[in-house]
Amino acid sequence: LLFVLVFLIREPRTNFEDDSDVMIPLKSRHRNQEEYIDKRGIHVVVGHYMGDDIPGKTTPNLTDEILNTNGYSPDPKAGALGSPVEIPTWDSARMQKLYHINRFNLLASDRIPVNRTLPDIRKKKCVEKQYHMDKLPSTSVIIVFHNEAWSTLLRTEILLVDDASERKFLKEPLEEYVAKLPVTVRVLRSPTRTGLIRARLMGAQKAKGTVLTFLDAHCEATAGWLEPLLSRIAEDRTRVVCPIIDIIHEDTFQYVRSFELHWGAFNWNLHFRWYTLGQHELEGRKRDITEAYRTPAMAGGLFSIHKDYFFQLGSYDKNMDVWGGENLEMSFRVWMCGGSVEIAPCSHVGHVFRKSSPYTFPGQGGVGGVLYRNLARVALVWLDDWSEFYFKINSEAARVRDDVAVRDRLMLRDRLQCHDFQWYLDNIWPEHFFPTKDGFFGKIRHEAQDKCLIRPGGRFGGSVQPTGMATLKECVIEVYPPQTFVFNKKGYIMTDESVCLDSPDFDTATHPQVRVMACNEFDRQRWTYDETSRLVKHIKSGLCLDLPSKMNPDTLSLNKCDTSAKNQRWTFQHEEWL
Ligand code: UD2
Ligand code: MN
Repeated sequence: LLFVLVFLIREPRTNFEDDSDVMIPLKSRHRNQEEYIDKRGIHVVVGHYMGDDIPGKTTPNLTDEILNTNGYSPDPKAGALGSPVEIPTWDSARMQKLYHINRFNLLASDRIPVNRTLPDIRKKKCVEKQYHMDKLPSTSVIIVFHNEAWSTLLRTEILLVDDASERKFLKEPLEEYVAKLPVTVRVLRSPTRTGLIRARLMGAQKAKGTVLTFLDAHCEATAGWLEPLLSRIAEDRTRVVCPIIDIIHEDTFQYVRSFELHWGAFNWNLHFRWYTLGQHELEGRKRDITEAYRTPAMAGGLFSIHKDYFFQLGSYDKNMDVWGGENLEMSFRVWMCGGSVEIAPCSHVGHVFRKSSPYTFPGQGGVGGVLYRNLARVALVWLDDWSEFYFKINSEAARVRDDVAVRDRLMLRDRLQCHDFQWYLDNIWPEHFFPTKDGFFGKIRHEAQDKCLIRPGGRFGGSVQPTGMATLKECVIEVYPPQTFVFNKKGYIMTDESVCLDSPDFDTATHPQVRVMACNEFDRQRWTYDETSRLVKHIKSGLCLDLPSKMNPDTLSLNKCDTSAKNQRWTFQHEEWL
């Protein structure tokens, strides 16, 4: 028995863009707070307080009126088959005001009916794939939420854990409303704001299904999303399986297909990121595009896990607050303690990606304090020597590391006899760009110019992958990620966000350029360094790293190696990271 509603609308197939040209927007966490008087004279405060959060103070100060009298009753045809919803221009002022409440277009969401249809966007092979339905385990779908939009929440599917929302469901109590739906929906309430991690634990404890399936409160599932997740777990209960997370546009609620060629990992700040699949997994996809593939980490919101395995493996870290870090904590724990994390490409679930969070971060230090205390816990429990590297790179986390106590989680790791982080990097994510004990980590200095190699994009990259020109800048004294590179045993010169020193036109141009590009594990990105001559040699061409050519004055170049050429002399300056 599945406690869920699976939409079986298969026709018609809409033309979606191919994989890979859709990017998941970068998440930024603005700390500002919005305040305004709306046209009916109601004082509205939304957003989270920064820094000076006062524990116990409840925000946002939203009135029921604003939340429930949006003027539209749902239009049965709005957003049908995942199409975008347009708000007439005469109402755009109200649309913009309501936007702040959830950091998505609430007016558009409220127009879409609770049972909106979505296209079946699966690849043909996925639709044809047969599952032994009688052998699939039951599952409970757990959705935790705090001040989420009712229209979006109810299109998601079904053990709802209310993390002390201040928003009221005006028409009738939520419990009475869901009782009328054609599926079993239970509502659990946390008396106080407990954060998504402990709210999920509340749901897990009450779940009746064999498998726990977690979703965010602004998701919409497509045809056949559940079978690929459950069948992997039926075969092996130590698998933790995620769907492909498609994009529900935050402005129009259009359903947009996401890429199937990415997996999840994380950057030097322990922020979750999507990167190109490793070569091994790409090969696997060539053989069978319906096959689940491994991922070093999961995004966190959408996944299925066997309930017994979930508890056996230590469920979640109960001392993590509000938001953040629990996805990496679980990914490390599952991988390092004998399980696996994977993505089932035939399972598609849409999610509204917001650019910032609409809710408060109660606790010391606001968003930053909460998030970095969670991440400090992850680092201290799972990263071994790399935790020192993490705290060196992340001053925010370093400031709070003494506030956290992780003894119980270290004991758990010990009890489960887990592998160490070195094992994780070597075996689960060999394509990683973290420093290693047998490789170089530090600055690459051009002797004659007394400047250092720098990747584009500034301190935080600016985009998910800061690619572009490879240039030189005055060397910064302290550890500065854009000027800090890993040179590993495989010959890749790489840095944060999985970008590598590359020469895309080495075999065609007379003056090949050297650029910073997404790491791809190809030989074109491999280099050697000779300590005596100080030449950095591009293996594939046999040419050496040099200053920009006249043809392309904005980026470094490759030139015929010349031990007497001052412009080809580089020094590798080691940075301590242990
Ligand atoms: C991502 C995950 C999210 C979670 C988070 C890290 C996806 C698509 N989403 O961020 O599930 O793993 O990373 O922690 O992978 N909520 C509460 N109480 C709170 C705060 C949030 O119940 O105090 C609920 C919230 O209403 C929502 C869910 O937790 O249903 C996830 O929050 P989010 O949507 O703000 O997280 P997201 O998608 O930015
Ligand atoms: Mn979410």
